[in-house]
Amino acid sequence: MLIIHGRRNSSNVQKVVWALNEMEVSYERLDVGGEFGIVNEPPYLAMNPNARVPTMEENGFILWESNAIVRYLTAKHDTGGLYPSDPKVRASADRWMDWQHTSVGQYITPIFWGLVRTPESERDLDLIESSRLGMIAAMQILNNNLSDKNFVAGDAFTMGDIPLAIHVYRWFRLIQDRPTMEHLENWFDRLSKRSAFKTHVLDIPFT
Ligand SMILES: N[C@@H](CCC(=O)N[C@@H](CS)C(=O)NCC(=O)O)C(=O)O
Repeated sequence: MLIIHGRRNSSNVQKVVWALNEMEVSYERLDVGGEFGIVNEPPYLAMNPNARVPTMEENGFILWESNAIVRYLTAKHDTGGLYPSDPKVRASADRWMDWQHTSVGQYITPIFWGLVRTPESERDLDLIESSRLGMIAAMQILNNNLSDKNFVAGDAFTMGDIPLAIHVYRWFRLIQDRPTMEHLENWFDRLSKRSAFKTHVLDIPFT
């Protein structure tokens, strides 16, 4: 039995459930983290000492770190598809997943927390503005990458698109003052036609 611990409005949980639904793999998702708590309880900490979501549990095999979970599950269920067989394509998808965490997350997280989870009177507007500028520079890099391909690692949809699309969705929804980036917008429109993206990301309210 495959269990995903994590609330459905977490971007990191969304990566995993989106990938699972693309592959039509059955699983159970448990509401954990945020308003549901549980992450600081000893049995949960024994699985994930970071007190974060998601955590994957599969017949005794425990895994945390959302991108590692996406890599594991796509390798297991869809090598040659979401998990590319060609080492160069796979390395490229991996690279964009790492870049999401290290380069994009640092900007979109303060924007999301500032505009969605902080009352207007308490917002750090300087931080939101510097993050907006950081996001523009990062999105320019992604836009350039997409100028000659349909998806981040080539012409096929792979695991590499998933983490970035969830952040780009937040960017598009929360910040209107941003330059037009044609390739990025076309890529996002392409992804928006996927029902798993719509159900597990686009249709989930920001809270
Ligand atoms: N690098 C970790 C980050 C996990 C993380 O920060 N998760 C957030 C939700 S997106 C969390 O657990 N927040 C605390 C909570 O929900 O209680 C991953 O990718 O899995």
